[in-house]
Amino acid sequence: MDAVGMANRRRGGTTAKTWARVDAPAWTALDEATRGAFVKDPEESDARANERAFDASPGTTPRIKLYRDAASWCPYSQKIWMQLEEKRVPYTLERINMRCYGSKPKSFTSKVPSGALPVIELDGRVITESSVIADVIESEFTEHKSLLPYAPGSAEMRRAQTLMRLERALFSRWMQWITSSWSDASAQSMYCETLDAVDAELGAGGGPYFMGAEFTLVDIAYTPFLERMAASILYYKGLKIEGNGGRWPNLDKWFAAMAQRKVYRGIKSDYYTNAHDLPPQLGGCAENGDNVQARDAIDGVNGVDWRLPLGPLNESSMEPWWGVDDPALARMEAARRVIENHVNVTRFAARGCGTPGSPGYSAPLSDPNAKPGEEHIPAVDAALRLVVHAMIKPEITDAAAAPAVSRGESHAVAPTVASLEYLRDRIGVPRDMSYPAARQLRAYLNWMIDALVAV
Ligand SMILES: N[C@@H](CCC(=O)N[C@@H](CS)C(=O)NCC(=O)O)C(=O)O
Repeated sequence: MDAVGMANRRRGGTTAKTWARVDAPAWTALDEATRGAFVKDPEESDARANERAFDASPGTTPRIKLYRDAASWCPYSQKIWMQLEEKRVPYTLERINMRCYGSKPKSFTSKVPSGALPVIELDGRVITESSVIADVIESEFTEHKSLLPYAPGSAEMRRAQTLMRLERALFSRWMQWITSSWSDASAQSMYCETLDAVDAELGAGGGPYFMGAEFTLVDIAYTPFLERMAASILYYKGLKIEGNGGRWPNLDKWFAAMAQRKVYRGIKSDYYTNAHDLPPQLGGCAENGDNVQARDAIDGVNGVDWRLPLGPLNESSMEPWWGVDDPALARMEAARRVIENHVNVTRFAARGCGTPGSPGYSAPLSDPNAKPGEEHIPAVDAALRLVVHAMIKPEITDAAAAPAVSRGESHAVAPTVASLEYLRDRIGVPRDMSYPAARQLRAYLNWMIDALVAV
């Protein structure tokens, strides 16, 4: 069954229905209404930037070219990305697909036959393996802040090395548990005991970071994996690690401190993206049955979490948010992301009523060769304009307000719904926008989907 057929079946049959709305504002009007309403802090990392000059004089060519994965899924790329940003080492960027969601250009595989990411070119020299790259960056850019400022053989250096080994031990316990349902209880207790050790080390060092008050490469080594563990263990095993509030208090202090770092704010993913990007990379993740409630909340299929009105984001949210919750700003971020790229976003969404691509790729949410349903693009465009308009004027979504759409002859409902669902399920954090913005856009898309289904 194709995407439209699936949508019909789920929605109880929308094939024959058509919708109309004559007053969806034009993109130019939406642009004017939101210009300057969201300005990203330049000190925050920007997943969409192709070059970072930092404090370099204009016209200077960065010594480093970073190759990282296009969807911001790869944890090893995330480490190098964070390191360069934290040190403010200028770099240019080339995005390369991971095999599970696309092909790699010959220009890359001819330099790196294994195809593995991350890679840097330093003054034209190709360097692979994230741990080697991290060491090279530290030793080559000594005029920048050191992220491992300890003398070889010192007690601090030995502690840093011990903590790095503990990270690998935690990683392998996570892999054992998350990729298998075999012996779930014992895999859980082995994982949790290792996390106890991590929490104790954070406490012993005085926190909030692994080496105490100072943020170091040790934190960078842990970050992508603690982030992915928090998402995946809740989603597949039903256990809350971040914001647990009890068993791992020092870990919560670490998550809170990390969230204050501007670099990490622009690099952090969300639970939904991580829960769905891991299986294609790992060959599958195993649910244990205790996860159903959390899984449905993260996927936004429980009728609450991706629905208006959205609840507040805070430290005890299902997905903890350790910073300020500013829904109006989050809506503006989401609106600007759609407005600035509306032609591509509309065509992308319309793949939901188009044809699947060939060749396909193993990541279920990725289909780079899919073709949009061309004849439905005007409908998808109009629906997206209504979604953005509602994010600008949220009172439109109040229960007492007039319906967003009416029955009419203009557009078929089913393909529009399939397209909005397609887009909703593929908003990637941080690739497309921040988590608070993605959360708003997902909920406003659902508001529109419900309105379409109800005509
Ligand atoms: N040991 C390597 C591991 C790198 C790695 O596993 N990279 C994965 C992505 S997370 C990769 O490039 N896989 C090939 C692909 O999926 O295209 C490192 O630390 O750099």
